Amino acid sequence: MTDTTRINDKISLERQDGIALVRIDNPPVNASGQAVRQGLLEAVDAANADTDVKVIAIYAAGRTFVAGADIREFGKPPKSPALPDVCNQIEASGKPVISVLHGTALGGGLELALATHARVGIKGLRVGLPEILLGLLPGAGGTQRGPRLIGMANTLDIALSGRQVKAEEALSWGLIDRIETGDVREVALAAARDVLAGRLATRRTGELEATRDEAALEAARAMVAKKMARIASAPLCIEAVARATGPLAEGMAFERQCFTEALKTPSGQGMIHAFFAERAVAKIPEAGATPRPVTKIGVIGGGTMGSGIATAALMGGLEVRLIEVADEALERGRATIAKNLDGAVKRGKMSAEKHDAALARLAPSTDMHTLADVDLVIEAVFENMEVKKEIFTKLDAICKPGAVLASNTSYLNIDEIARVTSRPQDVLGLHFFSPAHIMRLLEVVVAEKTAPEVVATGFALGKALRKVAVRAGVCDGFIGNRILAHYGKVIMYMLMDGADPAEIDAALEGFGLAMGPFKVGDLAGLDIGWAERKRRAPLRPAEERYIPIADRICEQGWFGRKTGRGWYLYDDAEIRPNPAAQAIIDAERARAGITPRKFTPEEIVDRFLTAMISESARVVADGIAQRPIDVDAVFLFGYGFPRFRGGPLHHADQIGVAELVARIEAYAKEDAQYWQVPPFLRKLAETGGSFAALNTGD
Ligand code: 3H9
Repeated sequence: MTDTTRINDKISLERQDGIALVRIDNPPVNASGQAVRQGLLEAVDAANADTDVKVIAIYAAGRTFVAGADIREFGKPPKSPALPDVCNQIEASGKPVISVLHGTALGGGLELALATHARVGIKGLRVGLPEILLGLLPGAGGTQRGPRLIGMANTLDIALSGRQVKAEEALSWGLIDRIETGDVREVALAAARDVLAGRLATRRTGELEATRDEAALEAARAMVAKKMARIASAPLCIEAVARATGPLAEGMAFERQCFTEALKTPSGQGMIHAFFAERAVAKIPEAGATPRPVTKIGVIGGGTMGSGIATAALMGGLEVRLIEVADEALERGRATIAKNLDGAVKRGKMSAEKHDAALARLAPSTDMHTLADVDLVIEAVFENMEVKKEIFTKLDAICKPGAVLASNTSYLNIDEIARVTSRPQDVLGLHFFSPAHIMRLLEVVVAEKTAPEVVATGFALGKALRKVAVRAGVCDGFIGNRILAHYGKVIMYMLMDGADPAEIDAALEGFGLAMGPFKVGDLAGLDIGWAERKRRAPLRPAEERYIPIADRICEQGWFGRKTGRGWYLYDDAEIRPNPAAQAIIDAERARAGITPRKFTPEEIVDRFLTAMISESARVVADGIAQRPIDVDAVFLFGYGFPRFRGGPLHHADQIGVAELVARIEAYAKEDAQYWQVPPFLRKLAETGGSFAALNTGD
């Protein structure tokens, strides 16, 4: 006989034949929020109190087991019962408790499972301790029960990488006891019967002994010092694991203390913000619109961008028609795509079979008429408005009704492009970042007449290609490149006034940027920025300070890595500053009558960030970005902004808006044309507001 009780709206308890099934139902990912924790305790207590019950099985409804603590509760006053206490009480249960895991068991979810007396995984399960990716460490026994069950080395591996481990690997470690297939509830019932029949052994993880693994601890300390020095929780995690050889209660108390400390660190707050940024950008006004189906796309242009986009689309399972003007260029594009796909296999991003299938979905052609039946076209030719207009006129004539027509332009006006077609509602910008099959950012540029379902299609495509799609409005450079154009100038001002390229790069890398701006320029090709400056020259206000040093470098034919020299020299294994570039810098300073002055790394970082934040504030005020968090996502996923800083506007709140206004006013004494306080920022400062409050609408 079956009898089901609702413990609360997240937890139910079903009893049949001596088995108590505890079901967690907290969509979308069964996070262990307060009601889940409370309900679990009550359900396990009720099952223990029921003399008919002999064994308890915990499982979850929906697409996954518990994906962790509820991250939205972090930073708010804690609500009892705390997850570590819930885990301890489950472990202490007098009757055996097992867990049946499907989808993912992550962070607090895996910790909950570790506290049960046996674990059954459903095929396809992935487990992990991803707290480190949030700047945290496991806080509900992961650092204590992990070493007891799978050893210190394996625990440190998953807790410091945050990687998701497949069920088979978890089984080989003894992290789970078996892998089953089938419906989760049915598997839970069968596993509980196995416990009753003595076919599935149960034991308390906390009663096992952990062995100290000095080599693993030392290796972890060395790795963290080298690669994760900016993540405050990483050394805390190692020290907590090291305590696992002592009494469980003491280790748990130490872990709790470390977890609470990590929550307060700027790196913890920055990384939690980054987690939400990645997801917040999907909240767009067009979210309710139905995307148009896309299985076949056209890519026009087989250069670096076009080939990268085609690669990303093939990796996303789409059919791709690649268009170039001549056979030779087409072959080059095809070869680049094949090379990109080879690289994806080498990096473990796709299997060899998928590689061959992907390449088979590519159809190169020099005839645009082959685009007649595609669902979406992305034009990725060089940045020339006339050429783009010509292409869109042809697409308008060739493509089927309802096909989405996109431009990958980095800054040109999408409205102007849309106007040459008879269907501006189907036109939008899809701005990828190079290399397009690797970089996660995709700006979805919404023009004046773009239809909601076309915007939704852009976002659906982004999802299929595993991109972080961010909605942007039309302006020169959209979100990212518009802000870049602005702070790019302050980098040049500092260069002219006395800071050398290697000093600026070192200061900004010290702040946490993946790569300094001069190294990025050399990598991307200095000719790109040169062409861009020439295009912008007529738009430049006469009173704007202009630094010609980069132009002088380009005039030598030095375009960075691809020519062996740029700001740096690349003629041997070591990258070193280019003395000839330095001579040009010195000559230009002298010509302008400037006596170079010293810049400290702090000043370089302050000026750079203040410029970046100023333009970011204007981009939000102008409605080009929907919210500050969208700007953060753009810089986190497209420009190598350090995740542990959360993004430029999250970081702006750490500096303080009033302080930023004061800085701009101080800098304006040198150059009042460049340094102007954005009215939006001033208003925020005057009203005591923050960018964070604008994200939540508070
Ligand atoms: C932890 O456990 C600490 C403990 O050690 C100690 C505690 C004392 N909380 O990613 P998706 C939301 S730390 C709250 O798009 P997918 C997410 O924001 C935690 N919300 O789905 C989104 O909301 P919205 C350790 C969460 O299928 C929606 O769910 N755990 C949480 O692509 C769908 O998410 C982790 O770090 C959460 N924990 O991927 C795991 N997780 O629709 C974090 C998700 O409003 N989660 N949401 O934007 C993930 O990695 C992925 O969500 C997962 C599913 C792989 C599970």
